[in-house]
Amino acid sequence: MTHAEDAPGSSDLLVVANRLPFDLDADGEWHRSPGGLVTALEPTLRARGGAWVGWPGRPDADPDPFVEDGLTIRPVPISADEVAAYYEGFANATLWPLYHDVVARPHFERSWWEIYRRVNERFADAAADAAADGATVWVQDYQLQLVPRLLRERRPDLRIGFFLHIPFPPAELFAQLPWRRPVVDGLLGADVVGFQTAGGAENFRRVAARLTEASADDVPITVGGDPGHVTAPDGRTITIGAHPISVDAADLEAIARQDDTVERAQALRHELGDPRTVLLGVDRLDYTKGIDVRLQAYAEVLDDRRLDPAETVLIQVATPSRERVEHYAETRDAIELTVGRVNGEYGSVGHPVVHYVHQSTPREELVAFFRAADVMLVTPYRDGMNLVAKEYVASRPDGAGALVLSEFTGAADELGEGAFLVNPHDLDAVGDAIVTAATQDPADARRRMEHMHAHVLENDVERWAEGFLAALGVT
Ligand code: ADQ
Repeated sequence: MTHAEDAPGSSDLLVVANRLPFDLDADGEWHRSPGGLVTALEPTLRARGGAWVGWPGRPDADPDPFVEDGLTIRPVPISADEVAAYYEGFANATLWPLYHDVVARPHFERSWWEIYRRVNERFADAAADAAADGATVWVQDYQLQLVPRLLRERRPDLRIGFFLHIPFPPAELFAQLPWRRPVVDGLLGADVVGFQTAGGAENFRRVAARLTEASADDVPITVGGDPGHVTAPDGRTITIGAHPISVDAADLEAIARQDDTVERAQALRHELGDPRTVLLGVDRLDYTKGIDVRLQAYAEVLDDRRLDPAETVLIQVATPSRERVEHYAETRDAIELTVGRVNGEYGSVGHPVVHYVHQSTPREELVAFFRAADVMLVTPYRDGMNLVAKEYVASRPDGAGALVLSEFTGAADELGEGAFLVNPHDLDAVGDAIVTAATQDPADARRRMEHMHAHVLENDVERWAEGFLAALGVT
């Protein structure tokens, strides 16, 4: 590890994200925090002597930059008050519900907006400082929507991309945001703005044309096909594209094929009492994920004996998430109440029908869960992509298993032919899909899974990163 001050402004390729690929602990030690984005981008960044600009995950910490194995890490300090207003407030209690179809009511707090802007300025300053002349900067996600414009003001020489990991809502919903104009202007500071789906990209293009003086084309935006374009009053052309993110599919498949994973999956089923059907949900505990709807639909299916409670188990793994945000605490309470109620009604001593785990689970163990599950339940009310759906499919090289998937996920655009698509607001439809998926003809099941598995193996996270960088002109 060396100190980055040795080489200010020397990075040709930068990622700017809310979080760094390392977390800082209370003792000042760094720990790698692996994730799909990091896995996909690290090799390219290291090969190019790149930099990652982000928050170290600890309020008030202000650690020095460092270089590790060719990758410069530039921490952006955020105070505890700023975390409350910028992250828990504006990002997660204003933008998150607004962009997810107002599933919960967004809070519009003027003081949060001011701090969101201030923190975005700090990220832009750090990126401007680290970037070499003519460098490419890739800004990530809804926490940093003002950074493209702020960075362009500071460094007009840069090539700037932005990718939104969550949905971009229809114009009618986005229009609720009191700060809609500066947010759109912020994004239009980029050269390339990318979204998970064609629908999200088209929503943004429409919003840009409606709310600013920019003009937009009307070519249908497709994945792997034509992007759209917006021309700003200053003559700059901004490319608007659909780039569905994915998972490290080959790695998941390799874990799924290991003997100890297969044995662990068998052992799990045995520990559950060797039921005929194992259903599985894996989510961050978030009100957008539709954990409540799947529990409700499952209870109804058991109630009318379309699945036998003595032969059926649902495992719900829910990672703790954003627990200081009000809606999240309420969601957790509601889910735990429902789990208790369903077990009270349909379980028996020593045989609960729902196993609920409120913990983060190691990757190998998650893959064993995926291999043990006959039916994966992914039922968000709205989701940018949903990586869990793709992780499940990548973990089934055996061709078995079935996926019940909400049509309001980005993943549904790609996996619609193999999955059982459902409207999560339609309880009957979710129940029907659970029963159909659990009782389908094995040959049909295999055809469906093989189709999805092949798609995810081919369209993995590396391909996503290459595709976006190519749109930005990095080859
Ligand atoms: P998320 O809303 O976090 O991501 P998702 O795409 O499903 O949703 O990713 C969650 C990740 O956390 C997955 O990799 C999953 O394996 C992991 N995870 C979930 N529960 C876990 C547990 N109990 N233990 C360990 N790991 C667990 C946002 C957007 C999505 C978009 C992604 C990526 O909301 O729509 O797909 O970013 O762009």
